[in-house]
Amino acid sequence: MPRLFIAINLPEVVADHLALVQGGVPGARWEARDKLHLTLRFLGELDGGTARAVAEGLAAVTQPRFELGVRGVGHFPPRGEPRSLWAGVDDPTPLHALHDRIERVLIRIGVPADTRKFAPHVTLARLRDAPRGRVLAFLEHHALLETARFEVVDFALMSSVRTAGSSSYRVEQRFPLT
Ligand code: 2AM
Repeated sequence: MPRLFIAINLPEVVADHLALVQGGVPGARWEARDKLHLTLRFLGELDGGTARAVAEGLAAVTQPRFELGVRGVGHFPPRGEPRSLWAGVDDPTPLHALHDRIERVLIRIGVPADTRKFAPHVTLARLRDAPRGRVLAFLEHHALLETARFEVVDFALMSSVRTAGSSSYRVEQRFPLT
């Protein structure tokens, strides 16, 4: 069964911009340009019935379209050895609203609550033994990162399929904003 998650996919112009930023940190596995996304909710493996109920519930979510820009960079975890590098957003408010609406759907269906607090981000790289100085230099160099703003017109139910040492993402269903 595929791992499912709910995400906003980025327009080409934004993904292109982020791809230009990806580099300069030894030990970083940079996320492929066409996989860059903003996760609204990780679901994990769901049985077929639950996955269908989630898709139906998501289809009933209503929220106006909104504008978003990708802004700034950071790392996870915020303290201790950095394991990933990410880009942030310029306005988390509509994302939190959308996340809350999605969460209400999932609670109704009985999908277990997320253990992570929602922190909107676009993962740029996973790190392994990356020299701290190079990570800090990356963060400093791209602190003022700011992409073009774009209109978020939909969100998607995505599946992640593990292939040798990596994973590929597929859009299962798109849900338009109003
Ligand atoms: P991440 O990029 O911050 O790791 C697909 O795996 C997407 O779901 C990724 O964007 C990942 O976020 C997110 N995700 C959230 N919680 C996860 C979890 N517990 N395991 C794997 N991926 C998770």
